[in-house]
Amino acid sequence: MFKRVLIANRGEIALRILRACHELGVEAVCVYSKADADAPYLRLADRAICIGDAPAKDSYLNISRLISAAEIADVDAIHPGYGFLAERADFSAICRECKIAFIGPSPEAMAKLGDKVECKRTAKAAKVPVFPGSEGAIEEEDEAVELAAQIGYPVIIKASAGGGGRGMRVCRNEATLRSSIKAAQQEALAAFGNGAVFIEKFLEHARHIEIQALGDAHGHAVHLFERDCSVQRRHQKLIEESPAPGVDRKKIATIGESAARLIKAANYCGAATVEFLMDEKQNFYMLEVNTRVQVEHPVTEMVTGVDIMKMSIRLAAGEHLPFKQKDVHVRGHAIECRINAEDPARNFMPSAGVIDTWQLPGGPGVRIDSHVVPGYRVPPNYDSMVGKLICHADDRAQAIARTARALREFQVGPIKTTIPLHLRLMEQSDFRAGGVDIHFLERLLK
Ligand code: MV4
Repeated sequence: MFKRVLIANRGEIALRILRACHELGVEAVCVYSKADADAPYLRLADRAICIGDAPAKDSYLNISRLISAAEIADVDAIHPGYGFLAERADFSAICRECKIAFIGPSPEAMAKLGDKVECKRTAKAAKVPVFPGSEGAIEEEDEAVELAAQIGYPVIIKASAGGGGRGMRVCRNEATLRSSIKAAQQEALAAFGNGAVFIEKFLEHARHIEIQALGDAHGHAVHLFERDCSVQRRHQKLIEESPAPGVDRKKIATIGESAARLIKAANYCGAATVEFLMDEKQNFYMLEVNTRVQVEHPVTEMVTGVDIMKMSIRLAAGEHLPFKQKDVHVRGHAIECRINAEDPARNFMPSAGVIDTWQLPGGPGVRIDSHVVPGYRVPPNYDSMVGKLICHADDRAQAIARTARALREFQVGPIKTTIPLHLRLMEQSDFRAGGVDIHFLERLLK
């Protein structure tokens, strides 16, 4: 096991990584920007190093400052968390050159799964279901038009280097497709430095279901079943839950095994998430792979009992996966609510400032992942998430009741948060019935 790990992140995920390190008997070195100098979790670190000014490019995104901190603190590994540098193949490569273990995939595995055209090719070869569409990148307008005629409209143009909804265009007829291809290529080149685009069949009414997977450095991979993340707004998830309500368990097992095959085919070491869309007939189609530990990982921890954060560290240290697929089971139901410092009544306007009141819910089956304490100032420089509420119970109805109860206990002020919206969702009949699609929240907010 590592002796000392540098946490290249901030906020709740820095604290989550720190807790995992300490449970493994590993020292945790935190880095912080000037905006986070007073963050209370820094006092729990074995060492805390200031790496620069508030803007992320001067601190959490600054590779040379992070590597300097890692060398000064003499760490053997860096955990990137999510966001910032977590999915940067160049950062993974630089860590390797500096002989510091990157807690995440190799740059090769990251490139193979991070590039969507390449990922789709690997997926197809591993018999992971994908949407019908172009085999590689589209070169010419005519090529796209011919293909679209075969697969039928609507189709969607996506940037190979895009992700999380960036660089997508839906085309419902030939005219739009013709006028969109070149523009999409130029946009992709400007935005990602890579102009490759591809097309595939566009699915109108879908649920977003993702599979948590783990791979070790010895060629083994397993999945930890699914999370349903359909409740989202502008590609930002609000609620995640596991298991996905109403989905055939045999289908989930099949799709889970396909996700494990995919990461194995990429020689993937660590935690990965394979995203799928599911149609009304419960057919699955792979979208993309997230090559990091995700925000919503606690949902899976609660239902499977596997500590994903500790696993990410153990796998990077070269340990074998300590269990087999047949040993992983889902027990009960878990729901996570992202608590953002935003005002849902004012179009989710950021609500930074000092949190005077921060009174947490508790009791059976309630978990809070948050770095906030009363008196904490939410800096305006970063993501607005101030914590996550995760509730676990024997079944979905009881998990909803428990989440609603915990949300009513949760008192935050004077800043605005997404708590009232979450409570409204828990009481909403379509949500309670289960199986809402990815457009549900935006419909509800209209
Ligand atoms: C799609 C799709 C429908 N058909 N691909 C959006 C984020 C990126 N990961 C892929 N996305 C989509 N890809 C096909 N072929 C619809 C979306 C989509 C979406 C997906 C998941 C969660 C929310 C979404 C919201 C709008 C569109």
